[in-house]
Amino acid sequence: MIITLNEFIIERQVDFPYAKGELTRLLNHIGIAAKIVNREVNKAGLVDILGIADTNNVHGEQQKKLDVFADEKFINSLKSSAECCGIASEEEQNIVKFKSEMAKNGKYVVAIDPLDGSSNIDVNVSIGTIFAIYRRISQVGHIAEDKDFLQEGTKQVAAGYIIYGSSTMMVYTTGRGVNGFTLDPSIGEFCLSHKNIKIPVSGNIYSINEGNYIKFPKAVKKYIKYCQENDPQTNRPYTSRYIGSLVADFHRNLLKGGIFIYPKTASAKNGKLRLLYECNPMAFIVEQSGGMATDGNGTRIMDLKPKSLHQRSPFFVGSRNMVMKAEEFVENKLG
Ligand code: P6P
Repeated sequence: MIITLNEFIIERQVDFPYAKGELTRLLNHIGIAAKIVNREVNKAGLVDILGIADTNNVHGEQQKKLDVFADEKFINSLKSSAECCGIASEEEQNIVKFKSEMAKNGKYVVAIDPLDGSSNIDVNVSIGTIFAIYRRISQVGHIAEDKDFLQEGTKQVAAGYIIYGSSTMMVYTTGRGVNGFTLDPSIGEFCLSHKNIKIPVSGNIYSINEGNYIKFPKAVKKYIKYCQENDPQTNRPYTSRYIGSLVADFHRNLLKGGIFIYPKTASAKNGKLRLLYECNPMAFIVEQSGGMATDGNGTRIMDLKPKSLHQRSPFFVGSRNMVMKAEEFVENKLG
């Protein structure tokens, strides 16, 4: 029996006695924007939407036209949801404050990476959208403020991602487990396909860009060697799998078990990934599926207090036993 995303969200609304459908509407609007972006991603090779837009994003990275398109679509859809008063986007320097009376009465804010992994667009590698939803702390009826977005990951009300791959899936949590929905293009609906996802407590996949090996801290180098040692008892050597698209690497490890590491390096003391709209939402999802997410130095990602919208954090995420093992190398200062 097909259960669509909309039906599932409404069914689960009973889990939120205080919510009067606002979160439901918000999640549904995210689903709508995802379908619009999916349509363009799927034909990216055919229309003039590929290639470099003539703009750069806030980090000076050349924006692919699909980045800009996705950013616009999610902003417009969230603006019209009437439940969201503002967003923080990887593609925007500052928060986008919605000015209409309707939007100012929204109870939620959204931090989003509209199209993560966009450097993979032209080579047809899976890319994704990542989002985190918070209850605003500024006064309802007023304009959103930065402080609404600088909340710890533990304050997330919901988090999810859309992966535009061999099929398009939306995976999300509202704090009561993780569920995955596959887009059925023939009916234009996300349909429940992965109920109550649980990440294996151990796995044999490690994901890290070993091209940066010489820049890694010693502890990370030692953990990589640990993964490569021959020890059938502990299922080693592990398999190395790295796509270079966070959503794709994360999604594979979520389903099969594994660890993804983007550590600090000699040239990037906080690593590369963004706390607000990459690490925190993925940390919420992985914890809700029984996994673990830390900063590679003993701190739970979701406990970190953000200081700025685009701040980065080292990121160790995946199967609980594997993240704990990797952290052991740091604790024992083996590195
Ligand atoms: P590197 C893509 O640009 C991204 O932000 C993530 O999706 C991905 O995990 C990471 O960067 C890859 O970075 O330095 O290994 O190419």
